[in-house]
Amino acid sequence: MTAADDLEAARASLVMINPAPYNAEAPPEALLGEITPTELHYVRSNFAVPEHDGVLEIGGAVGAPTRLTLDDLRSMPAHDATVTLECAGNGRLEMRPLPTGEPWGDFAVSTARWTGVPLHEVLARVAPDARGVELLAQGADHGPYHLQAILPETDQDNLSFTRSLPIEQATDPASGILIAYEMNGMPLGRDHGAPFRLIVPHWYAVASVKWLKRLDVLTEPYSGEFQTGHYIYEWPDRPHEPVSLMRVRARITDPRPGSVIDRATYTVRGKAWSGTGPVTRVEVSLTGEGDWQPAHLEAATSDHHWQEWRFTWDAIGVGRHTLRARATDAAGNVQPEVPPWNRLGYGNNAVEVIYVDRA
Ligand SMILES: Nc1nc2c(c(=O)[nH]1)N[C@H]1C(S)=C(S)[C@@H](COP(=O)(O)O)O[C@H]1N2
Ligand SMILES: [Mo]
Repeated sequence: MTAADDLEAARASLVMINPAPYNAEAPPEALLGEITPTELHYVRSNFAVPEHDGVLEIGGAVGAPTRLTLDDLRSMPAHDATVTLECAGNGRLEMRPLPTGEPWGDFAVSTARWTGVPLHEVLARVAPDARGVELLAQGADHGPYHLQAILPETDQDNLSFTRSLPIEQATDPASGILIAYEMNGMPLGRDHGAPFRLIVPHWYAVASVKWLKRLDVLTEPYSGEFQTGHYIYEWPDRPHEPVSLMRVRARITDPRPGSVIDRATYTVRGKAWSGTGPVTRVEVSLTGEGDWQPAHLEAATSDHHWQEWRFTWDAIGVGRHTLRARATDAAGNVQPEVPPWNRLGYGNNAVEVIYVDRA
């Protein structure tokens, strides 16, 4: 198989929304299991899949600049983490007025088991300077980027995907950040960032830089396009804020919207996740207002992995029914009824409504 055949095969089961750069939603089945099979995991890329020479360079304000290969990373103790990634633009299509940006429906979210090396252990080897304030992560992908860019026209011709994280977060073992080289037990595929990428639990997936090429400790905050131009909540009525932790959200995965139910009792199932604390409550509503009833939370596997829940729906009468699910997290965040509108359409975690018919 050629590299192009490889990509085509990896993409066959996804719902393509943009061929170039390739962006694709997961099909609904991707949310059924605890883990999304790799071939069903959504893909979001700002540029074409790049060539990567297999070397990670680490520098900036560090005592010992280093170059690491995949073998170097593999020779360090491996860690696994099952992490839910959601694109900050997920659900953009539900916002009114419609924001600009990739027209994501509701399936730019997936969960995989990632294997790699804890970022803090790699950073400990290079001795970050005490003056360091951020860690800059650069992907190997690059190209012209004119859409909505904040930069002067001349600087938009060859941007790379570069993002920073606060240095305290990058060096804190509790952040759980990995430099991952495997996804669901196999080497990372090209769309998902081969040969290695960051995985930043709890954050919208923009922080999880793919095709990781460089890490630099910075002594000044970074203000590149993908840090301060894109991935900013441009609220109409309050100060702008960078996109960071995933907002609390529940999804109904069964029944599927629009399906016909042929029995009077049905076990409704779904997922819920939040970057701002473990999900503590999921409620279901069968009417247009008021009656939120508690769903049962299955045992949680971790706070950075979607939470399964179920609800026994009894005495279902013949006719059309609405179903809504609403999640709350340990920080007290609860889903709003109306999408939190912002100009670039990020962070839509509004309660969804589906309907089904009982035959
Ligand atoms: N180098 C690089 N990393 C990137 C991106 C990118 O365009 N380039 N997109 C980010 C965004 S916006 C998302 S949602 C996730 C998607 O990861 P996935 O394609 O593996 O699902 O990758 C992130 N990492
Ligand atoms: Mo994203």
